[in-house]
Amino acid sequence: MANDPRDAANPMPRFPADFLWGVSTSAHQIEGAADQREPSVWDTFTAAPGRVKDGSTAAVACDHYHRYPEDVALLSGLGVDAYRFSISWPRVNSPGGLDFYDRLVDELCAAGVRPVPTLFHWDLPVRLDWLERDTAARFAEYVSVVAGRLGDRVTKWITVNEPAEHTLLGHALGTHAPGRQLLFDALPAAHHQLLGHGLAVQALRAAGATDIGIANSHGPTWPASREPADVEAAAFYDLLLNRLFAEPVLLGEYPEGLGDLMPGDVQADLKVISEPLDWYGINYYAPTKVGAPQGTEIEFGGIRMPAELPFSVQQIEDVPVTDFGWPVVPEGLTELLTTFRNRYGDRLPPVVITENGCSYEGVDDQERIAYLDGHLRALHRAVEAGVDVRGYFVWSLLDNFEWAEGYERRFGLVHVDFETLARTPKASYAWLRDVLRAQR
Ligand code: IFM
Repeated sequence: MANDPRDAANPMPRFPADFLWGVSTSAHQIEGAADQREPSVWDTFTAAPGRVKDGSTAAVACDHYHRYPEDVALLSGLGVDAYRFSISWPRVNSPGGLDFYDRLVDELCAAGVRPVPTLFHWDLPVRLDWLERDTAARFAEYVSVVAGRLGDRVTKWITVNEPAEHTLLGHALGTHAPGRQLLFDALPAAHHQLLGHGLAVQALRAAGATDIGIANSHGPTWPASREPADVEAAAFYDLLLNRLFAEPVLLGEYPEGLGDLMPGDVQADLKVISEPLDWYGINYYAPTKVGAPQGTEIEFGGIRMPAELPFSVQQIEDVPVTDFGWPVVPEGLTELLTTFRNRYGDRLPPVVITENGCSYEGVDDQERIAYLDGHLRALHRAVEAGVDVRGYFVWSLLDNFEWAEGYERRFGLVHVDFETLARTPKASYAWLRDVLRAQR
């Protein structure tokens, strides 16, 4: 069978002995039980017509809030070491909200699965706004409360998830909550999330945490041609997606004068933002081919990009694509990791891949198996090339609410029937279980 981990002719290479294997989810995408928390910016965003492609909301989602014991049993059956989930700030603000995470963490510990919470995965309480500096301070207060309650059992933490996408899609283009279309005036939202990250690291350290990372999304950016205009546009995209979010954290500086566009005492903030991390989390899906602007609006991967942008995103030809239309390029992961190692040297702490996955329909999901197989082999090539990679998390355990795409894009190792909420492990679940067994 193609991609069979037991295939002696083509075995999955062995990863380091203490490598951390996990799967990821996020609160808004799976929990449901929206009536038992205050609203987030995503609730108001999805309530407006036309924002989510299938007109759905996450009010019920996978109903993980009520079905978490079944989901923890699925994790246990999969044989992962760790489970990355996110904590809903709006739920923590609501009476009894933290009790849910207490129960979840207990259930995970009892099953021998290490809890790895992300403290912010886009579901901002509706009365807050990342354009306001004060939100960063409020975030650190909330983080202290969570760490005080769960820190006796949670030993590995993630501060924020993909501030790049939350800035770009939520504040610059408006295709995600809170739906702002500020283009480059969205930059303060990036700065305040990064400041929130740094303050959260301080709050976690004050609570005794010793294993802290961030989950930043990154990918290689490939110029559409060798023409200077394409090369320049690709470098600009690299600046926005990669350097703008990595360099304040890793080097304590904004690249290429971008700090001049940020609000507040940026130099003082950068000292906070660059609080040392124990590891650096990377979410990788695909490289991006970028060319000079075409002067027209572009629709790409479900995102509408206005003509004013100083670049155009283009389809990578001759590679498979997922149901989302995202190119499948495993070697992009090797390239990304070696580029980061070469760029940042010993300023880059050990890396954990905090998300990697793909959207495909169906329970016999051979395409997902091929995707994961290819990416794990590509990851191993980065390890062989000397990149210090310590873990890998698949996005996602369950099919779930895929933001502006609603329930139409399925990323799960486990199929969810959104009528009955029945869970059915897919072929990729059994495949990953066998991969993990072979690694032990
Ligand atoms: O579902 C998202 C997740 O919330 C953040 N990273 C990308 C995933 C797939 O789009």
